[in-house]
Amino acid sequence: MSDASYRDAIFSTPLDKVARFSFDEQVVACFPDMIRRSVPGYGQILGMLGLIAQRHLRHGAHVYDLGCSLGAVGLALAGQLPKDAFSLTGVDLSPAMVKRAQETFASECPEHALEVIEADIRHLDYRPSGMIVLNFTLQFLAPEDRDGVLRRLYDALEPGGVLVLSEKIKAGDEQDNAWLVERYHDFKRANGYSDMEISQKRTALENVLVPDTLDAHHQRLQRTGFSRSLTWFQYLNFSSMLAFKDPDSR
Ligand code: GEK
Repeated sequence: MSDASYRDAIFSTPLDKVARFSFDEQVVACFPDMIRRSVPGYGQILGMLGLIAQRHLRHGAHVYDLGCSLGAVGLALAGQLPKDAFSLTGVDLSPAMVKRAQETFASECPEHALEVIEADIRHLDYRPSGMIVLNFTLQFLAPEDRDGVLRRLYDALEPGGVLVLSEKIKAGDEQDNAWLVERYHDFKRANGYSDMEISQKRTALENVLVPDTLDAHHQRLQRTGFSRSLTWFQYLNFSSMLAFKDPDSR
């Protein structure tokens, strides 16, 4: 990832009215710092993607990274797989993110076939792919749009293909959920965020990031076509799942 990252201080001063969170220039400038200090397990998840690809990706297959932000998934895969192993299309709605990701790919892994396009993942015409990664992106879509997108991704996957779905989750039990949220705030505090930053970020994300339970995710994966899905990672209220398209499907 590019070194040109500033420390996230977006919510460090009192704001009269906290605006809805958006992926603008200000967020792009500090994004690597923000995501590392705010998403428990982010680095471990990225580190595992290459191993998942080595096990499940047909040599030379196409990969989508949806909601790619600054291209961390593409960089992780390029760091772990040879250049002829895969091609990748990163997709993001934020022009500022897309521009920076394109520059990073060009400078850090020019040999690999990595591209970035500006598009809405709800309306993209998907090409056949062996692996699709949604690393903390589905949570930003309106709940009523989530089934439709997953159905289209299922259709785009080749038989035997895999979907990696990482999400902020909520626990079904209220008491368990409260415990996870409190420990998550402890995690952020330990990473240098103040109580005011934590609370203002929470307000900004209200109705922007709407988490589901793990059960709701697995049920959605089933009803949109995936024959099998499992949770392979959880750290507090952050999780990553893997869903398989049956090799015998067509
Ligand atoms: C990473 N995956 O570093 N279409 C396309 N992009 C979208 C849409 C949409 N409808 N909605 C939101 N986004 C990355 C981290 S961040 C997660 C992903 C976070 C994009 C949005 O612009 C942002 O870049 C990304 O999804 C979510 O592994 O910030 O918590």
